[in-house]
Amino acid sequence: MERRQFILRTAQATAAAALGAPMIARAWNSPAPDTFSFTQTPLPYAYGALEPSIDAMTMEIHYTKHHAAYVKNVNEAIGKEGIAATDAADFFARTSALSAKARNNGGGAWNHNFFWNCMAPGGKAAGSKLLDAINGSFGDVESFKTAFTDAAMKRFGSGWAWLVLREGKLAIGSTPNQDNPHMDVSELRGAPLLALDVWEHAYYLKYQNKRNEYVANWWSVVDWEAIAARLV
Ligand code: MN3
Repeated sequence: MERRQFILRTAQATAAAALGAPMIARAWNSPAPDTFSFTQTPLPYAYGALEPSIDAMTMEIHYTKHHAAYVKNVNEAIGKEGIAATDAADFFARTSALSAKARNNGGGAWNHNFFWNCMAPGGKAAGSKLLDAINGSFGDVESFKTAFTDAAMKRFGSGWAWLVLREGKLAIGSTPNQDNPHMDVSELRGAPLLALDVWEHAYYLKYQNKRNEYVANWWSVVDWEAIAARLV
């Protein structure tokens, strides 16, 4: 251990002791037990459950490698950088002050938890309340799908397409990399209702360069019931 680190840790330990905090030994790169950290929520279906829209191998690699790495890396950043957020909303509200590692992996951790819960085997139907909202904002469901698909297709490189609720209105947009509409730095702001991962890792094994086919087939596994539940 470098002397400077030792002094810092000693000072932290002294401060913790002074506050009566329990002296719990922990890895220096793990978040403190009382600070917010990200968790990887269980996948709500089997890897192959979204076939043929999304193949099992893509789902397994996406969940166990990509998503798991974002969660591990953001928590490492929270520990190393001493980020004391109370929850995910608080974490993203201060994105402008975070490191690139915290921003990118925090977004990756949250976005994928959300994304898995935007899909269900065979899809789930929208209720009348959601249909009314979509018809009111976009004319009809087909026009909504066209606009959302357009956002997904026009996102250059890696990123996400979103449907958000902002000031009581539905809006479609996209974000680069792992940014999301909760982040203070995001051009698209609002409460996420639906997300689509358009990183190549989300579709390349099955669709290669054909992002348009991936998006077209994805609609059949969209969980419209979950979108409706977020529309409160
Ligand atoms: Mn992804």
